[in-house]
Amino acid sequence: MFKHAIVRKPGENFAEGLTTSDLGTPDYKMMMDQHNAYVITLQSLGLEVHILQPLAQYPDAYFVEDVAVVTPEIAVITNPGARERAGEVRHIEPILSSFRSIASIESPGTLDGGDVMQAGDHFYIGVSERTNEEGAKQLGQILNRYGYQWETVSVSGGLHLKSAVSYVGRNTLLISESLANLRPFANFEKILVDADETYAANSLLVNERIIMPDGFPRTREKLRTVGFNIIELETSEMRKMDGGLSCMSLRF
Ligand code: CIR
Repeated sequence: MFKHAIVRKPGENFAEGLTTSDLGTPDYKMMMDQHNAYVITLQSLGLEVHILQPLAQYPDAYFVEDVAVVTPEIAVITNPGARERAGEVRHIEPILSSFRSIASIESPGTLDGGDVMQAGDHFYIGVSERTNEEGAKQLGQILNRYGYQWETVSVSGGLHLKSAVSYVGRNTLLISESLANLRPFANFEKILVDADETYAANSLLVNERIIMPDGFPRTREKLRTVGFNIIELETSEMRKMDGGLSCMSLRF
């Protein structure tokens, strides 16, 4: 069970962040409403939510998932693969160091937390445009010290590994068709996300509920059919910035 979440409020300039989407310019007021609903949902699931203030210099900084990987034993500060986001890390360290010992990914290793998926004692680390082999290896070696296993997964297309797959408990992956046949995922049960609902593959297991984006009815029905308890949230504005539900918090 998670007890804590760390989030950061989007700043008024959040639309200046990195994006590849062609969904239009996001709206600040709508973004704040969606972010508030996200925070309230986490609180309703019993988490104490620690809310950090925006960083004007880093318009993507509310995607806090990318700057750390937190286990019960350690918080690993990442080295984000996008140059524009590298400086975010020093702003997450103070709060994390009040909960955990700190380790760090060092150059030339790069790693975004969005590429790191935990399933029990095993971590799947996407090697992507943001995370390189060296960054994955550094994280893996830190995790090994605490008894975790790890392996890399090659991510081609999509921003991060978790843009296309989420572990939802019960040895089950919510996974886009493009990744479903990869060998590292062979031993999981799979709920396949149709190609036109790929965005819904980034959903979030929090204390036995699945938080998923609103507007993906086939994925929702597949999850419901196998008994998952779902909360749907509006994500239109974060999606315009290539972000999803997992990206906006660190849970531990
Ligand atoms: C970026 O390109 O870095 C941000 N605009 C989106 C980051 C999304 N983070 C995530 O999927 N973990």
